[in-house]
Amino acid sequence: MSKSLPYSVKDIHYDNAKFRHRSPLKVFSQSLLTLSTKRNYASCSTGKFLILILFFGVACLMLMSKSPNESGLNEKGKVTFVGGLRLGGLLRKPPRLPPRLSPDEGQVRGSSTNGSTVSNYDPKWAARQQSVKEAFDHAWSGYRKYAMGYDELMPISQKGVDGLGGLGATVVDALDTAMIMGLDNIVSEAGSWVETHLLERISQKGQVNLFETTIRVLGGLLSAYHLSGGEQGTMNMTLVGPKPVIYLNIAKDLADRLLSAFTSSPTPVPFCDVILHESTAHPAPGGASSTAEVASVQLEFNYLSAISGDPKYSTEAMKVLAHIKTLPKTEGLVPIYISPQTGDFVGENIRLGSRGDSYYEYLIKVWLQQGAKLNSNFTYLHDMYIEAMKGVRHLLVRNSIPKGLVFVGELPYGSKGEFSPKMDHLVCFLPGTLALGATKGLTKEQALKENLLSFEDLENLKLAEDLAKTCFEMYEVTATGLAPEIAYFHTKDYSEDGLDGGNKSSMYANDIIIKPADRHNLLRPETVESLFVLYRITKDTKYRDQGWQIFEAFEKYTKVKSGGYTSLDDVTEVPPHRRDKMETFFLGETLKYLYLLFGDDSVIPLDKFVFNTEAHPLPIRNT
Ligand code: DMJ
Repeated sequence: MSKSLPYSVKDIHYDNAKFRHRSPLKVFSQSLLTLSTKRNYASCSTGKFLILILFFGVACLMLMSKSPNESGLNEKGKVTFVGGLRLGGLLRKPPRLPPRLSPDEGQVRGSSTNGSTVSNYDPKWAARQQSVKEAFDHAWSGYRKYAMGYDELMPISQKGVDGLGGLGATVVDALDTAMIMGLDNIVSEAGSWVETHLLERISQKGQVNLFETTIRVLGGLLSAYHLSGGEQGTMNMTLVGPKPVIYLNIAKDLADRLLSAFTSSPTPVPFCDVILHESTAHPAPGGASSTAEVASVQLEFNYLSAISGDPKYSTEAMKVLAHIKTLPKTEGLVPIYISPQTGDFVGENIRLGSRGDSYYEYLIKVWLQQGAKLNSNFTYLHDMYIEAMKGVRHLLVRNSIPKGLVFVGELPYGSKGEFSPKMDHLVCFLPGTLALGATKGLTKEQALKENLLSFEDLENLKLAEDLAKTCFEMYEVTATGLAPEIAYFHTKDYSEDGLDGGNKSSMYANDIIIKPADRHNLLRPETVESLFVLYRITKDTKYRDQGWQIFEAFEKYTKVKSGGYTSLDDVTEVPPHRRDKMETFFLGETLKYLYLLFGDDSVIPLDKFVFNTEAHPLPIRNT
């Protein structure tokens, strides 16, 4: 386990002349003082000669000791002085900058974004992190070779496919991961594609899904804006690619069109589809929108309002949450469909898997984004979250038999109907969200020390750790070491024989049931996302070990030699049948979270950033 230093830089007071800037005047007067104490020595002629040399040296020092800012480094990097005298070329070269490290390496060596320089650098994990970086490079190389500009890569057919409306979703989803990894060539390629093509695509393309386009494309642009230095002084992870304002302008154009989903709806609940080139919107074929979809665009729209200075994005998006606040719920839990026509929930199906998941995630993250306790206007989101998690613990959490894994099931017919012991892999976002909601991004140790954890927080943190174990066991129980899309859990009311994951040596082989239709793996991120958050919060290295095991399984079974990684049809058999699709979130989320899991804690610190549901980090408001 890597060790943190027992102090942080805040504890060190640089009250030492060596570290302070000294003005030329001070240097000169100090030299004179020193000389006067040596007057005797100056009385001999050798001494006078030495004094002359000393004076000359002092004069040179005066000229050179100006900081580049005071003297002005001109645009070509030569030193110039206030009076226009150009001596730099003669006297000295421009200061040598340290070699440019990848952002993570930079953080490891002590220049963090949050003022803390505590490093948990460990060569073993640095090497593993490097392997993830190489995997990202391999994924990108397949995409750029065969599918550049398409939404996704089909790595086996070696071609591209537009499954998300044709906005080059992989490019935008991958961009901030490349920035975080310090992969300048990829940042350049992806950035220049965005700069050259994306605005045109947005103005020409037809139907897109509001949610998918917001979390992947808008979220990716906003993160790229921030990480490329968009908000001066807060973050700059890359020196290559377009200027931040390019990302911002494209984001605004896209969001202006997406806004039609809100403005065309008769209620605060937006329609789910937008025709980009017309800036019009319409409901889904069945009429209803997914609850998770309408309630998981607020982080992005809020941040866009903050950086553009135009409140309209935030205003529209936040109306959805304020409206949902007024609707009746079941112990804080909500059905997975909601009607834009009536504004009411549709049906009674309650789950934290598909169509329900990120509703709960955004309650707590939007509250955190808006400065949490600083901003009481949003306290209702925290209250809704706490109530919902209580509801989860009361109505949805059960233990499997025989070995007692803790899982989150579903209520397809509401709280009066039968409980279903079904858990989507998507639910594995929950351990991370629960841990984050409990400590607000601080480490558990720090939160405990400062007495910040309420009873609810402690319960949620415990559940987070139990569920993270279950999510990991969903990988461990299969023959490939990769999780299925959906698992069922053996309970006293439910069992099915002969549907294990194919790893007979797993101690949970009888607890986890995997039906034939659910055995695929789409390279999803949720488990490694939770491992990352839990590692940051608990500092327990088992989360890193588990993440590494999962990464190795991805490498073994999903890597396609010619470039890219592929989804699988069946994780319970070896070798698994391959599906021929690399989802954008493999680059946007899965590899990003693994990279961060193995790296230094000060990179994208959890008390300064929230990750949108597609893993694009956005800064937390600090005023
Ligand atoms: C991502 O697009 C997002 O994380 C979303 O919230 C749910 N599913 C996928 C990844 O599995």
